[in-house]
Amino acid sequence: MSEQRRPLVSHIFTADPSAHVFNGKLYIYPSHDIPHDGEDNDDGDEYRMEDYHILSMDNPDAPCVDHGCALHMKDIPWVSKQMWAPDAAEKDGKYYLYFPARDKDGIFRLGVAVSDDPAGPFTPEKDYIPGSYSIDPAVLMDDDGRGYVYYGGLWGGQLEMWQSGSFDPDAHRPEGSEPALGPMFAELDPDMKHFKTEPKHLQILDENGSPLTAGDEDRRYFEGPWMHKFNGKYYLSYSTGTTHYLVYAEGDKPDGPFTYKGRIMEPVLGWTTHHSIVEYQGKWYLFYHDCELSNGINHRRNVKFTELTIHEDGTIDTIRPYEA
Ligand code: FUB
Repeated sequence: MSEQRRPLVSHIFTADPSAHVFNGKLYIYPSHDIPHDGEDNDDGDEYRMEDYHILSMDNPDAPCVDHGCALHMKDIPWVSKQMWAPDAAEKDGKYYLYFPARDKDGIFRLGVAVSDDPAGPFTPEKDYIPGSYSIDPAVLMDDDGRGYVYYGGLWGGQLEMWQSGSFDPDAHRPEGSEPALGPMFAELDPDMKHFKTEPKHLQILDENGSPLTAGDEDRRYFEGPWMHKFNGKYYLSYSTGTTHYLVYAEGDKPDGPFTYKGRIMEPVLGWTTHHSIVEYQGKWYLFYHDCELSNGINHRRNVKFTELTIHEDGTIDTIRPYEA
């Protein structure tokens, strides 16, 4: 029986699902939420994750399997806490897990870990990716074999603090009619463990070609980037954070610029929205999370998925998560 729009697993809390098809199966790389009774705040201190469990399904109708702990922070020398939203990529039969976490100075960085098996266990590099910062890495392996990483998140994700090129905890947050910050972009080195190019901010434009503004909270980037390709075009999707939408923008190149197109999903139960989009045997699926299992506790989330309708011109039908 299909598990669509139901929690994929209920024995642990999971969030931020990055789904991929590897070896004909669906693999899901989620965050692993830890239940506690502490308060929420704008820095996201309530998200205290310490490890990753990889999930898989033989197909969208099959049961979901938890492969157990694939990487724990105690085994990563540079990490102090908060193993947030991960993603994975495959190259030449090896699997690379990309993840954000705070370093020993409390600064979010991106790490990478390697395995021969998409379900892990993963062996981490001893240090974070040089030049990396902020959160929510998502990797696109393009048709020509190049890898690109998209990342960054506002507020607790610290993206605003890097506008000068170095870490400034007191940096001004763009607001009102100031241009919004886009997600970061870098090409991966062929070794998959370094950036080949200097990271840069991506531009998201409105229908008139003007950059989205920071005050345009229904459309501007907040966190959780994802990239899918459709009919040769590049689709950047992301969470609008404060307004709780999943939205998308279209571009001709992996590094944009991108033009805002519309909404993928209306708000779910819980503050955060974070998703991935994957094609499996000719059908498209949206993986996402809400807080159904905890009845709305923001840091006790559960991953779900649903079928997504993508039209020939690349437009995506908006999903209302609690309507049939
Ligand atoms: O899971 C922790 C953070 O919450 C993620 O990094 C964000 O995308 C949001 O889902």
